Parts: sequence; C-alpha cells; structure tokens
Amino acid sequence: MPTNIAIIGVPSTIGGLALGSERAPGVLRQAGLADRLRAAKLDVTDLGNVPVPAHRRTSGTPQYATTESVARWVYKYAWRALEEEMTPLVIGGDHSAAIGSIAAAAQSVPSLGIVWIDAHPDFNTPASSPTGNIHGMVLAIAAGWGPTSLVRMAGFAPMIHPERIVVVGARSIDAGETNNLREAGVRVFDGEYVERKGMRETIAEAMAYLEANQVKAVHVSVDIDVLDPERYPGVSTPVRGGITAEELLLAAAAVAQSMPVASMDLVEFTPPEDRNGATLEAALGVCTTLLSTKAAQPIAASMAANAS
Ligand SMILES: [Mn+2]
Repeated sequence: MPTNIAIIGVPSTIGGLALGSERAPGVLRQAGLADRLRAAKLDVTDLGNVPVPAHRRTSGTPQYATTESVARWVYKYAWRALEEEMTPLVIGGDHSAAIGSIAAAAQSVPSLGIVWIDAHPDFNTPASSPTGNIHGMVLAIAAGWGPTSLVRMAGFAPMIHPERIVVVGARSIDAGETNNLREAGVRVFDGEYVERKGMRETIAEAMAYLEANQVKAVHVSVDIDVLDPERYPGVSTPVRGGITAEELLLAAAAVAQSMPVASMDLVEFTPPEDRNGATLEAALGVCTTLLSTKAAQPIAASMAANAS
C-alpha cells in the first residue's frame, strides 16, 4: 500500500518573526511539492491551509491565545489525517505549528519519539526566553515545559517524554535553554557534534538512543534554518554555520531508514529571504527524501516474506 501524504499548510508567523514565512505553503505548492512527492511514488492529498486568525504581533508580547488557536487547527487536521492512515506533512509558517502536529501524533501513534532538526533547540520557557517568541519554546512545550494552555493542549502532558526526544544540528542555544535541556534530560547532538562525527554517524547514534528508550516511530520536525544561511538564506532567524542541503537529505534518509516516520513538519522557510532559490530546493528535497525513504524491513518480517 503506497504511503498517502496529507499536506497541511500553516500560513502563520504568530509564534515567530513576520518576515514572510507565512508565504511558504503557497510557494512550495507553486513549486510543485505535490508532484515531487508523487514522482517519489507517494500518494498525496492536499488538505489546504488551516484557518489563521488575522493578527498583529506586538513586539515582545507572546501571543499565547492566538498561537493556541492556530495550533489547535493544526492538531485537528493532523489528527484527522492520521486517523485516515495518512502521514501529515505540516508546512509552516513559524515553528509553533509543530505544537499541533506533535500533539496529534503523540495521541495517535504509540511509542512516538521526536527528531528535532534545527539551528535552535526551541527549548525556552516564558521565563528563560530572551525574546518572548513562542517559536523558541515549542520543543519545551512538547516535553511538558511552558504555558499550561499549550503544554496541555491535547489534554495530556507531556506530549512526548523528554527521553524520547533528540535535537540534531543546534548551534544557537541560549543559556537558560542549556539549563532547561539538561534538567529535562533531552539529548542534544549539536552542530559541533555533527561536524566532528559526521551526519551519518550522528543520526545512527541518535536513532539508537531513541530505540533504546522504546521509541518505535518518529515525528520529524525540520526547521530549515538548520542549513547554512550563507548558501541557504531563506530563513527568518539565520545563525552562522550550519549544514548543507546534502547533509540534510542524508540525515532525512538515515532517520527514515531506521524508523517509520509518522509525521513531519517543514517550518520557517521564508521565501522573501531566499535570494537564490537554494532554500526552496532544499525544502522540497528534504520533504521528498524523508517521506519516500522506507524503514528497513524488520528481520522477522522479511524472513517470513521470503519463506512464503
Ligand atoms: Mn525552530
């Protein structure tokens, strides 16, 4: 049975910076996202965009209620997709869309873990955040840390136990965040680690760690700012350094080969900043690679198949 992908657009910057990431769902569709997925032998259903309330962000004031409203729509769309045995592909907008997609996957998929591929670990709380931007608090919220209305959005908390979360490629970690991550017990394979060990080895270690913690399927959240902004400038919060598109695709393939991907986010792609189109191409590539690469068949299953 071919995998059926449900595209869910979230044209919102309510949790982040208003630099144009709300245009990403439209730009990716226009660039042929669905056709690229179909060419990789995936079935595709485009569920359209979630409703986004009109909003004006007052600088420095976190918009919890509006963020929750958007995340709840994402949650409903993604949950429905999962119920119909589709794989949600949530296209931001800013990273706060992932509050909804993670809530849905955590509710629907047993033994779920998270692979968080991002220049930032997004593990601030309102107390530790230097900016008040909710997109910098999303993984903490998923792990049970932060505003109750968001932490308990799906009615249970944490959405994912911190020991079932890995962060890959982070290279901008706030001081308060470092403490939060350590206290929560989230495993971080930072940018320096990736550089030293190589992406293939890093992902192998990360997936072995998740497997040891009884994870059997993953939600993969890709913040495209994990890429080097000198070559891939189409992001809202660029950080010096970072990986290449080839490394990102290698990471995606390695994750998907080792475990089933239950759902995915592609967030923070910011078309107005994408001067050379390289970020768009990387975004299309990582979605296609992650969703079309299949986990290696379990040994027992492949032996049974050979015997029959
Ligand atoms: Mn992020």
